[in-house]
Amino acid sequence: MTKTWRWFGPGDKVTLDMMRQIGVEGVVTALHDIPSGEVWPIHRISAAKELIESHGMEWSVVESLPVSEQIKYAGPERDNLIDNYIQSLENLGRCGIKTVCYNFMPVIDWVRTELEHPMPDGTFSLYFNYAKFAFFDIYILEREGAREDFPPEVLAKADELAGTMTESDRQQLIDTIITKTQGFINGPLGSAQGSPVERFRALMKPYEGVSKEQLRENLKYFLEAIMPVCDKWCIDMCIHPDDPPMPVFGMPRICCDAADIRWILDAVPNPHNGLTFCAGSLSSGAHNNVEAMAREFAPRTRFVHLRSCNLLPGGDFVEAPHTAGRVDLVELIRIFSDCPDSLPMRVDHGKTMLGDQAVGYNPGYGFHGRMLALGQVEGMMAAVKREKQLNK
Ligand code: DNO
Repeated sequence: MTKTWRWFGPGDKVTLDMMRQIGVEGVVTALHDIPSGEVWPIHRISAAKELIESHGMEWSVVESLPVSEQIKYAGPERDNLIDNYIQSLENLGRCGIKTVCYNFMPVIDWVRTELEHPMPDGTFSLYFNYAKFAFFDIYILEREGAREDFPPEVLAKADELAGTMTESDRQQLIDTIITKTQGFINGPLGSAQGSPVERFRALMKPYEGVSKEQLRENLKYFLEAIMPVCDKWCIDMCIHPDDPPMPVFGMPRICCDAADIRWILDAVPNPHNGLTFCAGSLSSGAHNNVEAMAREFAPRTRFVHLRSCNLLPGGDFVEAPHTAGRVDLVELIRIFSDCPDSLPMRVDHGKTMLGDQAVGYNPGYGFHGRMLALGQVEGMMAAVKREKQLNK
């Protein structure tokens, strides 16, 4: 696997020089300032590529080329937006960039309720508190029918929170779920204008009545439309699993488990219809046997995210240190080391530690925690390589 690192562009406080010094080979980035739905022009792609190459690395993966909401819910502008997407792929292909990560999650991408959950060792981790999530859905979003989506014990805790959360706690939760986690990923919720809750409600509206089957069909329609340009330029599209892998806020999600992934890969059996194997997202669902999924889907995996969560009582989960999560990352490295060496891999969501909190990194994308994780993963990779040599 190639060691890559997510970089948010020239404004990222982790610079290309820093990345190069810690052994990063490939950069994972996007043209974050171009609004979703607009074409990525060749001159912008090649300028970013040259900048990365001038620092001795390559632009390995685009994460993400965002899929517009209208493509997901089949709105009236769908075909025009797909044409723009195809044009962006054409331009990426011309510039020699061949791996594109995207997701098909309606409205909201990854969901966490705490960005700096204190751990006993003094570091901070990303955390998902199921009761706080239910509280947000029921009491802040005030979504009709929300109560029906939660088990009684979670409802009881959410109701309790309704009595204890102060106005500032509520604001902080809104800031976490909507503003901070969505703000840096080019998603539809990212805009800083207007009330985030109102924006969220408005964006959810077109999904009323959209079933899981319909969303799947819309993904198939999109993939079928873009495969010719992927064939032309040898571009691998890699869908990112839903994070967490379950439906949220009453909207369907279609990339949550092995059956979903099988469906997606079978629906469009082109090898360019590939997967981002995000071990972390998959690990936050108790239903997922992540090692077995890696074995099954390695042949169609085009990009790997290495991290792992730990599941906690009551439906909570926490992002674990890379050596101590529920997923055996050593085993995943064994599995993916049978893939071509060029397979890009990045560590994801490190701990916040050693002063990272004061720098203002994007949540989950601090420097020290990810550097530690990369070092750990590098060690695992070296051990697996040696193991394979000895077993030859
Ligand atoms: C969060 C990320 C996601 C991911 C997108 C890919 O930290 O894992 O935002 O980049 O879902 O499209």
